[in-house]
Amino acid sequence: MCSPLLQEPAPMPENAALPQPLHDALLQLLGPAGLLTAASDIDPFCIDWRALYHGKCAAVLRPANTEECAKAVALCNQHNVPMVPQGGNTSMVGGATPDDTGKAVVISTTRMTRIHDIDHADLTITVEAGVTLKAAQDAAAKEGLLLPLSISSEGSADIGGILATNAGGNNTVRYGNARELALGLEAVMPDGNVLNLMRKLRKDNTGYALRQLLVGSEGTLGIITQAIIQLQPAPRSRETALCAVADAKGALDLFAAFRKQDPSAIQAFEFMSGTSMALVNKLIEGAPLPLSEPAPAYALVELGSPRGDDSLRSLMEDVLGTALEDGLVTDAVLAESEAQRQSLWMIREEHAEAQKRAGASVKNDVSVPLAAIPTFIDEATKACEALIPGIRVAPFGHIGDGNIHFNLVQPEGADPKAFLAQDHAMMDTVAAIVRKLGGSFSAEHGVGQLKTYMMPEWRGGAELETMRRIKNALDPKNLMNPGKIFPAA
Ligand code: FAD
Ligand code: 2HG
Ligand code: ZN
Repeated sequence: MCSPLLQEPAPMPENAALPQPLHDALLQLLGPAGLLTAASDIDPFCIDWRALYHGKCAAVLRPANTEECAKAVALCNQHNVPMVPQGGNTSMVGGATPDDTGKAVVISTTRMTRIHDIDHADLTITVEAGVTLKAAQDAAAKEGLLLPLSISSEGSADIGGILATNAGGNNTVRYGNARELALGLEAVMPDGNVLNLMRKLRKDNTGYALRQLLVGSEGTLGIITQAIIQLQPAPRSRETALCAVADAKGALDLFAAFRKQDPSAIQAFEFMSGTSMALVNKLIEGAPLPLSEPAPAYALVELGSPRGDDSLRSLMEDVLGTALEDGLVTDAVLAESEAQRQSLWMIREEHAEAQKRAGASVKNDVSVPLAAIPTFIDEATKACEALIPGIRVAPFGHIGDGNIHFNLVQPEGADPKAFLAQDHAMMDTVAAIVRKLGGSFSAEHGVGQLKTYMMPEWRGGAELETMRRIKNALDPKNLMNPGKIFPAA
């Protein structure tokens, strides 16, 4: 297969400011609140959460609704201006950061924050793209319903960004990724046309599944402006426990023990290595280890049920009781209140922040088949320790769905820049083991700009070529989030 390579975005004026006619048209369309051009206003939109990528842009556009977004995109397209969609700007792979030419505009969804509808018959919520995941969860909870997607960045990440990255998180093991939860979707395509797929149907076999194409497209095919997300009845009982285990194999054996009893009760099953837990206990205020002594590894298990009886408590106590007797679990703490449950989750959710505070780190957001996880962690740990003596291997993640954040933290006292200069060597070392075990180099964070270089080797041939053809067909000028997913030609 062979198709024209993706084109470089068409040239813009040297000073990279917006062409005056475009500036004037956008100002008239969006008003001063919707068009930011002052450096102090636009700079925060040009740096990613980890401050690894420092881009530039000509302006930030903040449309207030789909119509404004569509007209703004059409105008940018006419003027050949590249566009970078952005939601909460929590991408872990530089996906929402413009390049450093300053030619692009960032199109931020942060003013599109309406919650339109919660439907109790179809169990759905209809929202605009800029609604944060937390705001959508809270709206559902007020009506006794659950939006079953949970990630540590949910206070900032928004529905558009979550769908654009097909986010996973803590409840994937029970309810699937964002893709499984998206019933309907609306998007502004690169030419400004609005693709309206806002149908709340469980069954709808009418041609290609375009909404599934938009989900996970990382802003390269269009801007998601609205969505219909599936909800669930809120659990009436919940049991949460933090367990000390010997290693990842121990965590997986515990997972299997729960799954054998009642797979549908497992809402989350998370893994934390002793190294990553110690960073949280040390660097995050109010997050001490709630067990009598540190362990080599931990599992955080949450069970949930729409039943309000005490059957979940029995299930938790039975499985943990046997695991303690067998030595599979060496210590455990059960949450006795909602406040205690939140504290246990806080320890897990602060892992990314703790690692950020620990210095430079290299993230390997990988997945492998469950049975291969112990081998993966053993082999990758040895390989990375051999590559960089003193490196702190700090894996954690959503072990119940096979996703490990195999993160590598710089040796204590080392120069962060020198450590990061070896990022590809570390990523390639880990990736080679992942590949041998049949896994993926990006489980949930996407490709962004961080991992484009891996695409030819991993997804080359017909797969990458088909992706290029789709991109060329929908965005022939390569204006929508250029430089993301696809390696430079
Ligand atoms: P942004 O960062 O703004 O954008 C992400 C990508 O989507 C970019 O490519 C951008 O161009 C595109 N995009 C954004 N909005 C739109 C839109 N409306 N239409 C089209 N494209 C768009 N991810 C997980 O999967 N699971 C986790 O558990 C998890 N935890 C995290 C914890 C922390 C502390 C942080 C910082 C990040 C975490 N992430 C996690 C990664 C991140 O992918 C998610 O936070 C979220 O999916 C990104 O949402 P956002 O609104 O911030 O998107
Ligand atoms: C999480 O699971 C996020 O907490 C962040 O996906 C992972 O920091 C990371 O690498
Ligand atoms: Zn994660």
